[in-house]
Amino acid sequence: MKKVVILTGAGISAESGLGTFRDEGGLWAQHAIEDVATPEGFARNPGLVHEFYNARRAQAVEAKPNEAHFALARLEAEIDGEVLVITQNVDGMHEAAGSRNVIHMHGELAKALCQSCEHRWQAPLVMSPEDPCPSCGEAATRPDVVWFGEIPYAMHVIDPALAEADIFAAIGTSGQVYPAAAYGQHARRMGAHTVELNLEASSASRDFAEHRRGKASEVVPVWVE
Ligand code: BV8
Repeated sequence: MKKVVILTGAGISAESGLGTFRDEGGLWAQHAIEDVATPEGFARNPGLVHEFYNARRAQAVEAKPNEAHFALARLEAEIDGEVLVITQNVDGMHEAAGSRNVIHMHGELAKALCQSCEHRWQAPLVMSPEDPCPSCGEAATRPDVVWFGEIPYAMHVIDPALAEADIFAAIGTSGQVYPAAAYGQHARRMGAHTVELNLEASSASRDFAEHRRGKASEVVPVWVE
């Protein structure tokens, strides 16, 4: 039974019109990471952080999956084996394309989290610091995303999956954020065939046995076939 584990990053959603982080004019060119993607930044100015995520949420609800997302959904439906998509992305493109076995290790724009009682709910399109938690009523609402310094979700599922993978693929990620950036090296050490599908070389390219360079909407469907 083939086990395929696929890590995706912002590059797989670039052709759906969603900004990446480190490309020319990317998200980190417009905002300092420490201001909008750390708990300290949120504590300092929750309104600014909500504005940053409100803008990305508005973009994400309008975006459509591209051929790369659809190819991964086909792979999951057709393979004689298992496919697990571990995405660093907070958009809903994989699910919209039909993937069902998806882990959002850095959370989701579509979810809100109460800092006071840890209740989670479907995020409204526009969130503000004053929003009362639907469960405890506290005005302690934040986007349910994992910021720098916070522990990614589902590590207890991800680590065993990497250990058991026959094939590990990384798609559209610059390999600069940990622990995801080390997954290729870990999977390879555990015996997986590793393949990197990316527009250009990444900081983790050396960890991969196979490289397919190009736009995700072109190279992923070819790889899946
Ligand atoms: C943690 C969520 C502890 C919200 C994000 C010093 C050394 C090592 C590590 C650290 C260190 N200091 C601090 C750390 C830890 C830190 C870290 O790694 N820092 C980095 C900067 C050094 N990590 C953390 O804090 C993490 N938590 O470590 O907790 C722990 C860990 C394990 C167990 C116990 C405790 C939490 C990190 C999560 C941060 N949250 N986002 C939001 O989205 O706003 S990060 C954000 O950037 C993304 O989620 C993603 O993970 C990350 C990287 O972005 P990419 O997806 O790779 O996108 P990028 O733009 O960089 O690259 C796009 C790529 O696509 C490019 O290569 C480009 O060429 C390619 N591309 C572009 N277009 C296309 C394309 N490819 C194909 N087709 C195209 N069309």
